[in-house]
Amino acid sequence: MSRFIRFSRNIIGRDFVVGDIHGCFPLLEQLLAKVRFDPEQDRLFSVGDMVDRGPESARALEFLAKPWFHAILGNHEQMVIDAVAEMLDNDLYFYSGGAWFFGLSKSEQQEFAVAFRELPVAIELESVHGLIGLVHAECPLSDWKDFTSRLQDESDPLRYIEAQAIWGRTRISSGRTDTVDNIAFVFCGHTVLCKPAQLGNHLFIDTGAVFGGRLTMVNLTNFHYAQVAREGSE
Ligand SMILES: [Mn+2]
Repeated sequence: MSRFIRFSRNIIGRDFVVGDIHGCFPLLEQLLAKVRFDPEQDRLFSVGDMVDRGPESARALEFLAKPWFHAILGNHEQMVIDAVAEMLDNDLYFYSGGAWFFGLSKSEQQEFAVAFRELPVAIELESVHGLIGLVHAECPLSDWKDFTSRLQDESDPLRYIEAQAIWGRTRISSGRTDTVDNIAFVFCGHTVLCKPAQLGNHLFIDTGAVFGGRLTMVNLTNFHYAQVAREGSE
């Protein structure tokens, strides 16, 4: 697996980034319709946590197969990988939203783990604003280039920085507003907020769709955001 992927500028269409989907793919489809997403020209980037808790987690593979859909690894995809490797307590995973996973056959579970092991921990993409970074929870270092070069260094065991990248809440919990160098903006999910928030150049866009909040999708050209909520949860 490549732990870091860079995308060049989309010169024919638009780029969007969506917050934690957690199986709410019908909401994602509503958002795509709302912005008139063009699969021939536009690209959609997920900040991870496509699965668990929500109703249609198993559709993650269907979306990952689409040429316009690109995702990074969230802690919930990591839990699938760990559960298949028998490195995660089944009860703990079940109560973290993994019920759907235990309804799958062993070979289906494997299929998800194989696909999720291919997901990068970070993506960067060229945009009109300069380089935009995506990482599930937070950028663990103060310099984006240091972070991504360590991700690409096969000899680096990375345990700590990878774990912080997919699980960390140090910036949000301490209200850190320092900016990460060598990147214009870093988009993250993971921490549920009632509306998108900016801390330094980190932008947090998980607005808790699966918890009765909204699914947020940001247009990376003008930073406008589109949102939808699950039925009856507005
Ligand atoms: Mn998460």
